[in-house]
Amino acid sequence: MSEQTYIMIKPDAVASGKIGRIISRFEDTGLVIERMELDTLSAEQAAANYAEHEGKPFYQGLIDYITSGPVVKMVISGPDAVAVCRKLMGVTDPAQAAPGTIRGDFGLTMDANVVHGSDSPDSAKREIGIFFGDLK
Ligand code: IDP
Ligand code: MG
Repeated sequence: MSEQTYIMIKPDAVASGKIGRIISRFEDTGLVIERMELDTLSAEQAAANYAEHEGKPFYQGLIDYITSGPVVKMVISGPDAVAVCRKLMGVTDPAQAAPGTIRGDFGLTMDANVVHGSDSPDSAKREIGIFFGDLK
């Protein structure tokens, strides 16, 4: 079934000139980029996106990092878009992510792991609301 997911290229990857190569990985699957915008997140958007991690030791660093510079926000759609994109991204820690995945090929550390992707269709709806809705 066709569904939407929220994908975001994180500040490290934007700053180091990897936008084009990362977008190509998503396009190569045949999934469709429905919306795309270069933007710097507000603290409110960052906190809403990462609410599940509040209180964890890495939380403040994560918020500071994700608001530190421009990101590329995208809505990507197609059959099983959430799972297809998560597979393409690789596991959270780039050092453990398989070669051929975006995190495996473009990242090195957990705190700058190149890309964000929704973990379920419900998360996708929530995140699309945060980043393409009224919260700023
Ligand atoms: P995910 O991005 O693969 O869904 P989550 O567990 O939801 O991973 O964590 C959200 C983000 O928080 C990760 O992408 C990563 O940037 C950061 N993060 C998660 N765990 C750690 C950690 O142990 N140290 C530093 N950063 C972390
Ligand atoms: Mg997550």
